[in-house]
Amino acid sequence: MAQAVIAFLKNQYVERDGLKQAFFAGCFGIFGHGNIAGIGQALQQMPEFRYYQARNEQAMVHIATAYAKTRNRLQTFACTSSIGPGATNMVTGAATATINRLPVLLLPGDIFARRNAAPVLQQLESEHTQDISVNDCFKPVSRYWDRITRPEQLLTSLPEVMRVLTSPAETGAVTLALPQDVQAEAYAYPEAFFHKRVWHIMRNRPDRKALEQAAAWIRASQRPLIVAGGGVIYSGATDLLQRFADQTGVPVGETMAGKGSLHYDHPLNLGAIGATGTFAANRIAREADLVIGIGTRYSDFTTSSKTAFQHPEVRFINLNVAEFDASKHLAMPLVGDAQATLAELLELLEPLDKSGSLDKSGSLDKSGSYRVEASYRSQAAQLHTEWDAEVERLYAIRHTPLPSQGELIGAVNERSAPDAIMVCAAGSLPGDLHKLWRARHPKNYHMEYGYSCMGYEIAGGLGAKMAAPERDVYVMVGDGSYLMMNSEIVTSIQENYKLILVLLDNQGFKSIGSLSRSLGQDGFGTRYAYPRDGVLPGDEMGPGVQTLPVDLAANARSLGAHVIECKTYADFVEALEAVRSTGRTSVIYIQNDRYEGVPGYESWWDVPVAEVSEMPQVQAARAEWETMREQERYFLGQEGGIPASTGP
Ligand SMILES: Cc1ncc(C[n+]2csc(CCOP(=O)(O)OP(=O)(O)O)c2C)c(N)n1
Ligand SMILES: [Mg+2]
Repeated sequence: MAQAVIAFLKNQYVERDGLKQAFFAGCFGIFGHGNIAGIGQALQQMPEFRYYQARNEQAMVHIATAYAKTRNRLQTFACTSSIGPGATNMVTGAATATINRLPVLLLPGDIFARRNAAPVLQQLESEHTQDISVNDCFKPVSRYWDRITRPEQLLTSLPEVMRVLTSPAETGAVTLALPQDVQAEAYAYPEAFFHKRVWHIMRNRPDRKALEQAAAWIRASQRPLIVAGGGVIYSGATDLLQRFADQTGVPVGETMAGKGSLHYDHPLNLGAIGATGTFAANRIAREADLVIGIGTRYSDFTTSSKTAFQHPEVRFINLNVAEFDASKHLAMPLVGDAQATLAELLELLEPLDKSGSLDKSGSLDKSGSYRVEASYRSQAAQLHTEWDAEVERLYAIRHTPLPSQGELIGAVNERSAPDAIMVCAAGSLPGDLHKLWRARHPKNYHMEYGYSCMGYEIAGGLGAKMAAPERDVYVMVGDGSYLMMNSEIVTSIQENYKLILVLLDNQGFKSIGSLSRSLGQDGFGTRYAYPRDGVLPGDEMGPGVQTLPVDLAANARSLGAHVIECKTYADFVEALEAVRSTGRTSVIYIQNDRYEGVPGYESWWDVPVAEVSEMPQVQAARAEWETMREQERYFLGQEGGIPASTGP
């Protein structure tokens, strides 16, 4: 049965826009008794389906996820594990993939289907049923989940696996639990099962009526705003987005996954939107009367916890492959591929017989093409310019004795090749990078912020590098994330994929520390220091705390990386030049200031504060929270939209 799984997987191809490729780049795996003799033997027997080792099962799922993200979901890896902790280690990876809508195939081993030997090593026993194992934990984090208790079940299961993995709307983690005994059983599978199969990735088109209605809404809008999400990039709609913005003048704000949809330099790119957004995007958002969301799932970071859009009559048009996302905020749902839908929308706004002449005064030119008013367009362009100056200011800070994170981000941005990939996931970096990183191509900014999973960074960097070996990959990682999972440095060296790690040490959680202070909690539990009188020090203890004797640079060196230790901004710049020609994974280590942060810009994030507390600072934070909470809105649709239910 396991041989059949691998033989099937290696013959699955995808095709989009005429480009055909194998869907699986191979299989990552860590072996134990639950997969060594089954999937392990099959991989050994079929070396053309390349097997890769990893150090940690969670990491291998992150590698696969990042690979899929870099390849716009057209390719991924399978991941095999044993039956117990190896399997559950993958649960966090599965959640990361599913939340980010990225395809990965998980093949955890499972307990014996024949049961007579139970309980086997690592088996979770249950008094009320024998039909349960730790692999049931994958159910809520998988888009498709199955357990193969008879070998012939593969015949109906694997096609479902492929349908879900290759569906732009449904994709995510797919889990196929493989009982250890069944993996080794024989079955006379029909030959046709193993024929090469090409899955066409569809570019679905939206309902025509909805499209016409959406075009009418756009024509009626005075202050429209595009929110560009990851779907723009995955669909390859970035050129079209630029054309749309150029022709209509509608400005663009970018989500975490959507950053890079438009070149940072484009005058209508307002940059990051939402809680970690720019003042440019957030000001335009506040007054937008129409939000055109493209490929976004409207996370609370994007909507500033539903406070970002304050126009009393704001309404939404959502272009999305998934009906679920397209319908959010009672939008006019354009359910379809971003590229195909944008093209059709543009045609409706830009009739083919147009003269192309711009009417300076109004939103329609003589030929009926839609344009935003010139004053709105120039307001957006002005904000774009002002934001760029703010980035410049933060890049130019030279904080001492320890540098600020903003200047270090600037140095990496300015000293990396324009076609490089920057990978990040958690800590204070995502917020700062969302604001400050100047994305120069759609793959320049690889941020896992659906799950913001500490530990994704280095493994994710490896996945990105494997998907794009011709590009430099910069992994920006904090000391907390580094300590949580640095194991794949070893894999990068084993497989000779050079990563450039920028390790920013601020002795603990800068991000949660600052969040904690904003909630009146003094950075409780966020510093790496010895306890004093049985209590871990927070920020109220100042700089005089006893730090831990940890040497992260030495740690990275011990894993085989080339390490450059820096103290100053000047050292850092020199190191960035030096790493461009090193031969293997290299780590630039630098300490940075815990308190020198990039500010927020006219946005909010809802983190509820205790209603009752004995701490005065917490009471103050609660009062402020209550004021902001009042600005949170429900978007219930406006007249002319899809019918909103009114009254009983
Ligand atoms: C696996 C996981 N656990 C906990 C969190 C919550 N969290 C978000 S950021 C953060 C601290 C990250 O520390 P570090 O990597 O040093 O970055 P810094 O905040 O210092 O920039 C924590 C604990 C998370 N995102 N992921
Ligand atoms: Mg830190």
